[in-house]
Amino acid sequence: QEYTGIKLEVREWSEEAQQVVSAIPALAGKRVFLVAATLRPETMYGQTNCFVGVSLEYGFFAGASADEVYVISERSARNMAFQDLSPANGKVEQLGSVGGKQLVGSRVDAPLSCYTNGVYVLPMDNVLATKGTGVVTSVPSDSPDDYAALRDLKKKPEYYGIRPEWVADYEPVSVLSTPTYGDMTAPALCEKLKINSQKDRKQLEDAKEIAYKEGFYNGTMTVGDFVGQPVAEVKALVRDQLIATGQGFAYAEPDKLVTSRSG
Ligand code: ZZB
Repeated sequence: QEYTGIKLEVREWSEEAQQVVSAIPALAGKRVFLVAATLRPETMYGQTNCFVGVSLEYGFFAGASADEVYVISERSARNMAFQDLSPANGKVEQLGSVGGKQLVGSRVDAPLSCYTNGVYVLPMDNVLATKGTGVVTSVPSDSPDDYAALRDLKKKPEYYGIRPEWVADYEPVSVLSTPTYGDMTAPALCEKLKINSQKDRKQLEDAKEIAYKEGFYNGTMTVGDFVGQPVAEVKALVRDQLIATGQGFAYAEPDKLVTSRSG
């Protein structure tokens, strides 16, 4: 699986994360990024927040350049070490660790997003430890999972242990338009498939499938440098742009054939 790693630089730690960070001298003077793995770089204009799993453990890992540190799962750090994304080939250099729950409430820069004051790190139920980096960047206009989760948080902030202002001013932003679903694919699909919350796993799987296909084959950009152009052509261009500007990098994961066969 060929992902784009999106570098969300930390602007301000949550109180809990700040305590963890302060106790790790090796982080002093470093630029620290939460790195999200995405299959849809062309949708980065529509980022409204970043999701982590509250029961997952994340590490601080030395990045490719000496002043950069990535907050990601240990599993992904091992993969990155073989892709020129660590200080030395095959070598993982871990500087510390932090719980997903502690990261919630931190504010990060989301490349290309219209929310230029940064976006918040928020909890999501369905973040898998076994996929990508364990950090998910949220695009509620085009990802049904993200839309459902953000809506849950807006409805019940106290239940999810977040402050209302971390979600209140963050609305989905149109990135692309399709003939069938208009310029807000995920909200349209969530309504059509009667998705009530992030717990509606089966419908969300179906919605994701449809959103991928519609966006890629029938989508036209509504924002950014490539507005008016087909998504299928723009995807690689936005990816290249993110990589060229140092806001992202190529990150591949081996297919799960070996583990799934033995498991
Ligand atoms: C931004 C984005 C915008 C995404 C979109 C999707 C969509 P897949 O297809 O199942 O392989 N993701 C990445 N890592 C995780 C994780 N550890 N746990 C849960 N979700 C994760 O999933 C790849 C997508 O799932 C990634 O691409 C990421 O969200 C999320 F408009 O990044 B995506 C129709 C989907 N639209």
